[in-house]
Amino acid sequence: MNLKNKVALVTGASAGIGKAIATKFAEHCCNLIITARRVNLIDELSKELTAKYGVRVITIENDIRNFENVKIAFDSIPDELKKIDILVNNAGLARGLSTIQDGDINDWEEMIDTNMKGLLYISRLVLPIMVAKSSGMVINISSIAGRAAYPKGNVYCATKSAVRTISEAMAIDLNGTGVRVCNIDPGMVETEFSLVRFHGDSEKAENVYKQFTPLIGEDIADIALFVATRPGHVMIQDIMVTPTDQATAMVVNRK
Ligand code: 8X3
Repeated sequence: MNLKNKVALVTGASAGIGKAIATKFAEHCCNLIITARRVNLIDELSKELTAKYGVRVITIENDIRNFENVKIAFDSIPDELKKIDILVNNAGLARGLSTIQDGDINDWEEMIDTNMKGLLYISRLVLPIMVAKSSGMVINISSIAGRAAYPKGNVYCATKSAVRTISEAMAIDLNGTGVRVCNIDPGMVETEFSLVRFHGDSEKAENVYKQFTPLIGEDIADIALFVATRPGHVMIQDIMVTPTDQATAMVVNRK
């Protein structure tokens, strides 16, 4: 499948994996709807991608935690771009790293509302469009954290486990509609992920990626591009990707 003149909606496109996927798709002539909370960052990205690749990009400031906001934002998409071909559910975050008995309720709410409810809200609006045209693809960015809990990961791991289950459920419920679903579970990717997890503590965040070579957003974007460009009869359902020095969430070879 060629991405030329297709439309992809990428959530959480202001930085990291989302930004890398939006950029990679634009390089392949895909029009874009990009969403994020930090609208100044996606506005800049939109200008850059339009100038470089001549694609159409619209930006939507969107906090996906509230369904009414998501619906209003979705309704504002111009009709010619509403025929979304690819939905990349990338928006998500880890907030805090503490035992469940010491967990911060606000951190839990933010992760559950963004990683699970936000993904469901967007999908609920986009999937009927794909079903109506008997084609489309959903790429859910989950995490290695969804495959097994790790110490102090508790609620983050649970939300990513939920994303994994939602991906499975989507593939089942959409069977026969022509809509494809792929779940991607990245391991350690050097993005703002740890900075967000540690509430802006850059020293702690940098330590996470020291003494080995982590993945970068572009590594995941390459995979998303491969998934999105398979012929219509091919559905890649599930991918786990880690740095070579990472075997599991906790087994990392630091030099
Ligand atoms: C990010 C990967 O292992 O830091 O989702 O949780 S991990």
